[in-house]
Order: sequence, then C-alpha cells, then structure tokens
Amino acid sequence: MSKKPEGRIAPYAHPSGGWGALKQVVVNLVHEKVAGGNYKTLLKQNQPDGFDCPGCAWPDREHASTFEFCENGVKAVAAEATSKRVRPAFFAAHTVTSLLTQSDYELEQHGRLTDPMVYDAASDRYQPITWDDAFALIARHLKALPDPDQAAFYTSGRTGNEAAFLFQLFARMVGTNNFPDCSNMCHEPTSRGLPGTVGIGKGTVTLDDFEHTDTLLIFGQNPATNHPRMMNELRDCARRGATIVSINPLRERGLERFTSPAHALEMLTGATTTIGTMFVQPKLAGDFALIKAVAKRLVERDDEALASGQPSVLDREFIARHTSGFEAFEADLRAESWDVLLEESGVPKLQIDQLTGIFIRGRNVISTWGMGLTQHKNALKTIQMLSNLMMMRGQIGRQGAGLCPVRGHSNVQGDRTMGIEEKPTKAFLDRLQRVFDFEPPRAHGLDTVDSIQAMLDGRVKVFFAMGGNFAMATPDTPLTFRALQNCDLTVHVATKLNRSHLIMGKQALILPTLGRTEIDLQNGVPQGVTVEDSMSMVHLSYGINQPASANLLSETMIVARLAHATLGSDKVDWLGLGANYAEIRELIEKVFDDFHDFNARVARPGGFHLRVAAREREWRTPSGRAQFVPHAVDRDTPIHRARARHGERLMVLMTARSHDQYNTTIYGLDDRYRGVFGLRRVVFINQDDLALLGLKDGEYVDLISVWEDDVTRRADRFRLVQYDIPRGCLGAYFPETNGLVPLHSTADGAGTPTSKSIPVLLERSAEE
Ligand SMILES: Nc1nc2c(c(=O)[nH]1)N[C@H]1C(S)=C(S)[C@@H](COP(=O)(O)OP(=O)(O)OC[C@H]3O[C@@H](n4cnc5c(=O)[nH]c(N)nc54)[C@H](O)[C@@H]3O)O[C@H]1N2
Ligand SMILES: Nc1nc2c(c(=O)[nH]1)N[C@H]1C(S)=C(S)[C@@H](COP(=O)(O)OP(=O)(O)OC[C@H]3O[C@@H](n4cnc5c(=O)[nH]c(N)nc54)[C@H](O)[C@@H]3O)O[C@H]1N2
Ligand SMILES: [Mo]
Repeated sequence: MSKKPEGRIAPYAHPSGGWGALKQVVVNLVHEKVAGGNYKTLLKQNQPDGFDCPGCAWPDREHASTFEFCENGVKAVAAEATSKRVRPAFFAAHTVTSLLTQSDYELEQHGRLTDPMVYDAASDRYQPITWDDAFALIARHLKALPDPDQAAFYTSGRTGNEAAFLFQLFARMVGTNNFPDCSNMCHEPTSRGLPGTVGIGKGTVTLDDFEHTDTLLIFGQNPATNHPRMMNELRDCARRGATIVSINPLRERGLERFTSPAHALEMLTGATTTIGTMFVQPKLAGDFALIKAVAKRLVERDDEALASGQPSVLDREFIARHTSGFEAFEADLRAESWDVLLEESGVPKLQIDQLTGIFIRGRNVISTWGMGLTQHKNALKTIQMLSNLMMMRGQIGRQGAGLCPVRGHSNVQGDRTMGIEEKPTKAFLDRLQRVFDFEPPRAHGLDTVDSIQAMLDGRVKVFFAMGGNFAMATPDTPLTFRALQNCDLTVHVATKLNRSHLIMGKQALILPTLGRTEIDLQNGVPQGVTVEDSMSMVHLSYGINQPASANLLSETMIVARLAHATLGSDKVDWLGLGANYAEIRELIEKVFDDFHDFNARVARPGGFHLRVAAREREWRTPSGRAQFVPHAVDRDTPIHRARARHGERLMVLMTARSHDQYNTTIYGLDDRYRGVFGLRRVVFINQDDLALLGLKDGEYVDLISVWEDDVTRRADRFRLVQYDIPRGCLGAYFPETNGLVPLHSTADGAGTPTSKSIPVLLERSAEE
C-alpha cells in the first residue's frame, strides 16, 4: 500500500438539513470573517426589500416573509461578504507564475478584488490600471478586429437582467452573436429540447403547483446540496402524502430524510420527514431508455385496461385536443424492443412496472430535472422523451402538474430571456433593429465549445467574460488553457480571483465588480437589478452591504462605459442608462412585449410571473399543438464503441458537485451527505467493479479517458470509494476531472459537454 490515505470516509447517518446545516453556517461566517460581523445580511436574503440570493435559481415564496434558511445560500452570501481583500499590493507581491501553483481553493480564499488590473508581461505581474485606460484598451482591440466575429462575449448566470441586456446590445452593435454562456454547459438541452415539444424552453410550473401535486419525479438532481430551499417544498409535499421518486444512479442521502432548519420545532425535537418514497438507479445516461420504457409500459397497460373494459390510462382527450404526432410516437413505442430498453436503462423490469404504476396513480405529476439529464450525448432527446411521457397523461398545463427543469445560477434563465443567446430568432433581431436603429448581425454565433475551438484556430482573438471561471468550468482543460492563451486580449469581470484570470491572452485585464449583496449607488441613488428565477418569476434585488472597495463598478456600469468607449453614444445614451437602471428597464419593455409596465410590475413585492404559454396549454409550435417526438435508442455512441474495444473494464464517469462547492468555487473539502470528509480526489465505484478490476476500496487510481482522437486525457491519484452506484458507472467531482471531457464530446442538438458521460479506464496509481 502507498502512504496512509488522507481524508475520511464515513457514511452519513443523519437527515439532511437539521443541525448539521446550521453548524456549517456558523463555521462559514467565522471563516469568512464576514465584514463588520454583519450577519444581518443573511436575514435580508430573499426578502422583499433585500437581495436575491446569489446561490441558486430556486424561487422563493412571495420573496418570503419568513427567513428561509439555506446553508448553501449562506455560504454564497458569506463568500461575497468576506472581509478579505485582494489589493494591488497582493498582485505586486505575487507573480502570475507563482499564483498558478496555488489551488483553486486557495485562489478564491484571498478574498474580494478591489481594483482594475492589467497584466504586465515583463514583470509577470498584474498592475493597477485606471478604469478609463482599461476601457480604452478593450475598445482599441475591438475596433482593430478585421471582423467583429473575432470577439466572444461570455456570461455566467449571476449577471442581472439590466447588465445582460446592455451586454448583448453592445456586442451586437459591435457586430457579433458570439455569446458563449454557462447555460451552454448546463440546461441548454432543456432550452433547445422543450420548444420542439411544448413550444417554449422553460418550465411550466410555479411554486403553487407544488402545493397541489401528489407525485414528484426527480430526475438527476441533488437538491439537498444544490437547491436546499427546494427541500422545504419536498418536505411539505411528503407530509401531505405525496409520492416522491428519485431517479438517480446515486441514492443521494440528502433525499432520504430531512429536518427543516426553517422550522424551529423540527429542529428542537429532531423530527425528520422521509422524503424519497422510491429510488430508481439507472445507469449513467440510462434515463432515456428508462423513460421510453415507462412510456411503452403505459401503452401496454392501456391495452390491458381497454381489453378488460376499464377506462383508458392515457389522457385521450388531451392527446386529441392538444397534441400532434401521437400515432407515430405510439407505433415507435410498440416497435421498441424490451431487451434493448432494459439493457440500456439498467433498470429491472419490475421497477419499471412499479414506476409506471406510480405514474398512472399520480393525479398531478411534476417532473423535475437537473444536470443528471442534461450533461449527456442523448440529453436533448431524454428531455423530449420526458415531455412525451408527461403528455401521454395530460400532465402539462394544469394545476399541480408539469415540467420543472431546475436551473443553476440565480439569473441564468433571465440572461437568456434578455438575449444572451448565440442563436437569436429573427423576430428578436428585427425588434432590436427597430428599437435601436442599427443592423444587428444575422449569422448565428459561437457557443462555449465552439468558442474554444475558434480560439484554438485563431478565429477568436478577444475574449470578454462577464463573470464565471471559463478556464475551469469548461471541458478539456489543457486545450482550453491553450485556447485562452492564444487570444490577443482576455478580460474578466469578477468578484474574486480565480484561475481564469491567470490563463491569459497576450494582454489581459481583471475588472472587479460589485456583488449582488452590495449597495449599488449611481449618482447617489441606490439601484436595484432584476432577476428571473427557474419558475419565470421576475423580481427586484437591492444590495445592502457596503461595497468591498470604493473602486468597484457595477456590471451594468462596466458595460455602459465600455460601450461608450467603443461605440460612442450617438445611438444609445450608454452612460445615462448606466446611471439609471429604470431607464434600461424601459428599453427592455420596448424589446420584449412580456415585460410591459416593467418598472411598475417589478416594484410590487415578489415581482411578477412571465407568462409561459405552455402552462396555459397554448402551444407555440409550428403545428400549434404540443408535439410528440419519437426517438430511437442510440446503440452506437462513443461509449458503446469504447466498450466494444475495452470490454467490461470500460467505465463511464459522471462529474458532479460536492456539498462544499459552488461550481468552480471550492468552499471546503467535505461532501457531508455522501460521507466524504477532507478530500476531493475520490472516485465512487461499485463493489463488483472493484472485484472485476482487482482493486480495493481506499486504493488510488489514475483515470484515463477513452476517446476517438489521439489526445491523452488523464487525471491522476483519486482514492477509490466503494459506493452504492450501478456497475460500470463511476462518480467524481468537477472541476478536477474536467480535463477528461473531450471538447467535442457534446449533447446532440445542444452542444453541452457530456460531463456526466465520460468513458474512462482506471489504472492503479504509481506508489508515491
Ligand atoms: N451549493 C451549490 N448549489 C448550486 C451549485 C453548486 O455548485 N453548489 N451549482 C448551481 C448550478 S450552476 C447548477 S446547474 C445546479 C446543479 O444542480 P444538480 O443538477 O443537482 O447538479 P450535479 O451535482 O452536477 O448533479 C446532479 C445529480 O445528477 C446525478 N446524475 C449524474 N448522472 C446521472 C444520470 O445519468 N442520470 C440521472 N438520473 N442522474 C444522474 C448525480 O448523481 C447527482 O445527484 O446547482 C446550482 N446550485
Ligand atoms: N465537469 C463538469 N463541468 C461543469 C459542470 C459539471 O457538472 N461537470 N457544470 C457546468 C455548469 S452547470 C455550469 S453553470 C458551469 C459554471 O461555469 P461558470 O459560471 O463560468 O463558473 P462559476 O464557478 O459559477 O464562476 C465562479 C466565479 O464567478 C465570479 N463571480 C461570482 N459572483 C460574481 C458576480 O456577481 N459578478 C461577476 N462578474 N462575477 C462573479 C467569481 O470571480 C467566481 O470565481 O460549469 C459547468 N462545468
Ligand atoms: Mo449550471
């Protein structure tokens, strides 16, 4: 054996939430030395007069009147409210080369960025630059490009609507639709898949529906960690007797039992609520075959019912009145082979029968999903198949039922609504043209993966990131690093230092910005920004903390001043807009009809709901009906081919979040509910696979990805953790494993990196 393993593996035996979560809150506040001991911040989270939690996109009840406790929301807020600072003196003391030796965890721990900085190659250090000079530098680069499509404008989903709207307008006036964004790596298959079935790429439910549902199907989601406020809804549903099924290769402990930290009595008495009624564990990416199997079983059950004189188990009235394509879809289901469905889903027939029974008994069914469905090659068709299944029983567009994609970043949905979209519709561009009197670029732009390839090829020269951590969030890490280094200029608008700032183009800027929790004063007047949550509620958010530094600009003002420096203000009064966000909202209202009376409606506590036509059974598809879309099971994917070559030793790896991280931001080294403490380089594996590979729990392995090119992709020294996970499947954390995801391994029709379907081989690590 090599040296004593670091960290500790100890299965979690408690409910999720509860005192464990509360203890973590205190730990975080102390650790971050929250500015001025200002813990009141936390009480203003998701309050009508406070800020929208930058943690996740789960909605709030009327922007709750009671404090909705959320451990991971607290971590996100505390991280922003930290009293630690990265000042110019810090950069003077550290070369970029020396900073690169620090871990991602260490980089973020230095605290908030305070001043705009420019990279100086001669000293290998970042040096202070004035805001004016920084904008002039970017403007010079943009104006010198022979083709505006040589610039790409990235957005991470924390950016508020006002900044996002100005950002897309600015980039389009520069002349490009190159808008890579975090949603390309996230819910893109949802946004591209649902329009083909229900006519809109958004969820059809609101929080009210959770009060009326009796059956919840949760696909590929870990809410106890990633959407903790969703747990309170699940608790209430469970207490009402709803059936809750988790469909996930991992039996996530957080979904088993829950103690609500929002309920004092529950905390005192230690009362727990059993959440999950049933756990179905498909193999990775097996959801498509599983959902199709349930749909096929539904048709069989319908045949049986009709043959015995019982009523149909399908909602035939809904199908006749509201849908099109059912006959072809049904014929495809009948023709599908059970053997194929069972093999590809990895779920036993008996469980498929049980799940079908639950679905039929459900009067009001909500299906939710997260990254477990979206980060696979077959993601788009999996989501369309789920939509088909729900349509078979009319479970869309009525109270207590519907489709519920659960988004990640707190305004990722709003950013897309505002036009952060590399494939804009003609109608939207026509409207921009009319309102702003310019000729917008018509050719579709680059998404995240295509932008990386374009940087590698020298087709993109200027990369501007509004937030995020592009270098670490994207796939194929060494290749992505080279892509960024191939640029003439890289610019990052950020709150905290991260590795993307250190992987630079020939010239590089870091522009520090206000966080959402901070007071945003323009001409002495506090400005609010608007955000849209995962259920299409739009509301205002006002920061309440003093800014981390006097030299920060808001994201909105950064775009306004950059646009002014680049384009001048003949067509748009950029600086005027940057100084008064209500005026930006007036322009938003002119471009999007759904935002009529924007300022008035958003001023009401809780904001307003953006109409989702499918919710009212209005189908904005070419046929004017909800569309059944048949799909075949693909049995010739890169994974099938790799398995044909390597046999049973070929494993498929998912990369997911631990409890102590926010995407690329690592808060700590524990993953409490999965029983991992003090280490992140672990790989979960089934005990039979350990035996097959001749490996033991606790041993160290290297992961080598298997792809159809000649690039070697590997990640070394991961501790094996025997786990309840289907055979042939592995689990590990991102971003340590991103280098294993081949750049061009993406979801069909959506371009999302297949971060949860990576074919790999394991090798025992060399002794250290
Ligand atoms: N605290 C915290 N909150 C967050 C984030 C964070 O990092 N930290 N990130 C935010 C963002 S941007 C997002 S997108 C969301 C992400 O929230 P989630 O969607 O919950 O994200 P993941 O942790 O990536 O993976 C979710 C689940 O998918 C399961 N899974 C993996 N592969 C499959 C599969 O093939 N089929 C099925 N059925 N399940 C599978 C995993 O076991 C895991 O339970 O959370 C948001 N909220
Ligand atoms: N292998 C693998 N890769 C993945 C995923 C996966 O599951 N597996 N998930 C993918 C998903 S779902 C997503 S959404 C992406 C996330 O990709 P990104 O959105 O690019 O990454 P984050 O880690 O959320 O970005 C963190 C950084 O944002 C900056 N920041 C924080 N708050 C603000 C703010 O208010 N304004 C500005 N300007 N900057 C701010 C900070 O500097 C911080 O370092 O990663 C994707 N990558
Ligand atoms: Mo995400």
